[in-house]
Amino acid sequence: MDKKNKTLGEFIIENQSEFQYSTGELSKLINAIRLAAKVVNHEVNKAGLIDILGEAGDTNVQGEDQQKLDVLANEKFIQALRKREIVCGIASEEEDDFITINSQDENHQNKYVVLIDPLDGSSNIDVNVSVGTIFSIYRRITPVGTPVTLEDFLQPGKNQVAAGYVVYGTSTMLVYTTGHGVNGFTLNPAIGTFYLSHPNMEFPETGKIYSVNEGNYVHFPQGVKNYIKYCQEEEGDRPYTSRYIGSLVSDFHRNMIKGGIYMYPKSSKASNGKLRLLYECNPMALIAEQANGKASNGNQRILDIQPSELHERVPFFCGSKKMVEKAEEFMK
Ligand code: AHM
Ligand code: MG
Repeated sequence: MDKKNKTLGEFIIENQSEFQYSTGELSKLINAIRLAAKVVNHEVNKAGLIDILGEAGDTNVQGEDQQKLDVLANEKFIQALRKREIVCGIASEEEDDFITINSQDENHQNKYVVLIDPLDGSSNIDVNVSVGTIFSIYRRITPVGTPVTLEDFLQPGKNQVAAGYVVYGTSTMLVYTTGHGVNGFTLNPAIGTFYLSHPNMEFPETGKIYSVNEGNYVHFPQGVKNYIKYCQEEEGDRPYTSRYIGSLVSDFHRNMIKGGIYMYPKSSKASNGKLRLLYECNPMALIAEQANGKASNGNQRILDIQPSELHERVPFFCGSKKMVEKAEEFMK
């Protein structure tokens, strides 16, 4: 079949056997995410009509309560994942604690946990800048048949069986990995179908883009300041170009295609930076590594970090391998 005509649904079925526990459950799970992504995409596209349709807290003309989009996205993803008998627990940026999901027979037979940032960068919505969904999937480590526990969520990123993101941008794309490379699918909104548009995505080994919130410069550690100065120096292929959307998924997506580094360092104001290890950094790190890139907290591989709490933050340096390695050198 012509690659360009392959739908996400077809791709999931064709590649099911690649997965080590190939019972079809992971495929169903990705399908649930695909469905929720379409629903959220529809809502995100209407965001600019909020003055007409009503603000969060209002009731719209159909008598439905309007919700903030991040709350709504959270509900849609949880709803989609809850319905299939696959997921035993969900942790979300929008929820203080993890959610336990019972199988229909209440025997706790479901094997997977999902960690999700349902709408990352949501402060960008008001100004029509792209936002994203980030997801991370693990097999539970506690025995099937018992209730899911915090331990099932606090696994190092290297245990992830799949991870991905949806970018609601000029086009809506779903990009994911099950540990066999990274593939990107673009939504045709007219018919609501994702098509394989970016097979085998890879970060160029090096690049010319650095993405960091330079407004925080004075608060950064000296090593980070020095690396930023290095990016700006005139020598060889430098100075690099600076691009920062402030929407992790979009910044990452651009850098994966064009070559670049994304940084959210620690600072004198935030000792672990801003981004969350479990549902922002780990999934992006798995995608990066699967796409020949690299992700680090400055001196350690993100995927090796043993998490200690659900909403833990971590400094994040991610992108083209050579650029991340160079940044690490500066931080030694
Ligand atoms: P959020 O989870 O509250 O949306 O914050 C995460 C976002 C990332 O998408 C983005 O890269 C970063 O925050 C931008 O932060 P800042 O405005 O501090 O540069
Ligand atoms: Mg977020």
